Amino acid sequence: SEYNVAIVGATGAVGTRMIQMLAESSLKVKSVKMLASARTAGTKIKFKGQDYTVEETTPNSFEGIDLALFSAGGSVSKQFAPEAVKRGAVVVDNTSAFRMDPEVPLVVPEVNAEALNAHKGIIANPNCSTIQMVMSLEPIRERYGLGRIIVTTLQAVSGAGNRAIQETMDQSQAVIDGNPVNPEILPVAGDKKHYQQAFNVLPQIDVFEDDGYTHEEWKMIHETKKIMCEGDMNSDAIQVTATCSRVPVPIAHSESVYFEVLDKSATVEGIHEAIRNFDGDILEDDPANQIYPQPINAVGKRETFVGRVRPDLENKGSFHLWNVSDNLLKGAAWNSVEIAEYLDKMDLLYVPGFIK
Ligand code: A2P
Ligand code: 11C
Repeated sequence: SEYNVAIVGATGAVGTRMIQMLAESSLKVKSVKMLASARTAGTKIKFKGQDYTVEETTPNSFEGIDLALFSAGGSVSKQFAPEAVKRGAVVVDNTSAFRMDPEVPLVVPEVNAEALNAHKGIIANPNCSTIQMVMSLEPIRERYGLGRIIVTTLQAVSGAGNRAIQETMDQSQAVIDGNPVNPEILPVAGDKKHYQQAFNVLPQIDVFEDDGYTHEEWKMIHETKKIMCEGDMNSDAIQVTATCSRVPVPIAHSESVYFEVLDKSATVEGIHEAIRNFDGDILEDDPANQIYPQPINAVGKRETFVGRVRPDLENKGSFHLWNVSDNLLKGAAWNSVEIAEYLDKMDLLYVPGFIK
């Protein structure tokens, strides 16, 4: 079929890429609607060479829409996603608003597309750092089983939106010019303190929980379990812990991942083969020739790049790897559009019970 598609947050760092991914998609798009806030209503955005006027998002924006891609923040999704579903639009939501709702599938298509079968109108797109981690570990889980996972992330500033990219660029120039910096956004726009990100690493993404973990770390733990353990966000079938940091890289997150496999006969060669054969992964692992994934090479690519696979030297059955992916594409816009493509292919791109 052909679909009327709305993009909520069309002017944002992720929204602009959703438009690009949609233009390159196999989905048949009958019409597009560019939605954002009143601030940018009236501005123009191109889709396949044609100009579209940005409109303010209201409940009625979703009349006649078949598919709505949301990336305008959790509160916007909470307010408008139910309004969209009520009007017959399937929502693919790139915020954390519904990820832990047991009624809402949390999907990385290469890993758990079958979860889409149970959708009731909303499908959640996981957090970017979760997506690239499960993309690099799923081929290994399929082959050898997985136990404990310990991840440290090095996340790009674009994860915090366009304003965070601009702030980091401006700070970098100020530091080079010997001028003072005045941090206002990073690490977390809504938190009490702000710190310089240029030429610095901040071990805080999202707000702190009472247990000393940040909410980003919490997401990596529970989203990974929900995706890899049949929807159970608290499963103890795998054990996950995370430390998330922000580095002054514009686009593409990196992760250092320690993992334990269940089948202790696992080898680096076997892991290489599993990653090489997994859709959406590219193996870049040749230490002798200094080949390993780097953020600047991943920008604009849809794949997750994996390298530095090596056994832990003291714990048998334990390994380390390094992965990199464009957080705005596989981590957000591409995974969302890919979910829509899977819904279409699986004949699931409709709201169950809604009569058009
Ligand atoms: P706008 O540009 O009109 O403010 P980013 O992640 O790059 O910060 O982008 C956030 C996106 O979310 C932008 O497209 C922004 O639109 C949109 N947005 C923010 N607040 C709202 C709102 N209340 N309703 C609809 N869209 C919103
Ligand atoms: C960051 N991972 O890099 C965050 C951005 O839950 O979708 C995405 C937040 C989310 O800041």
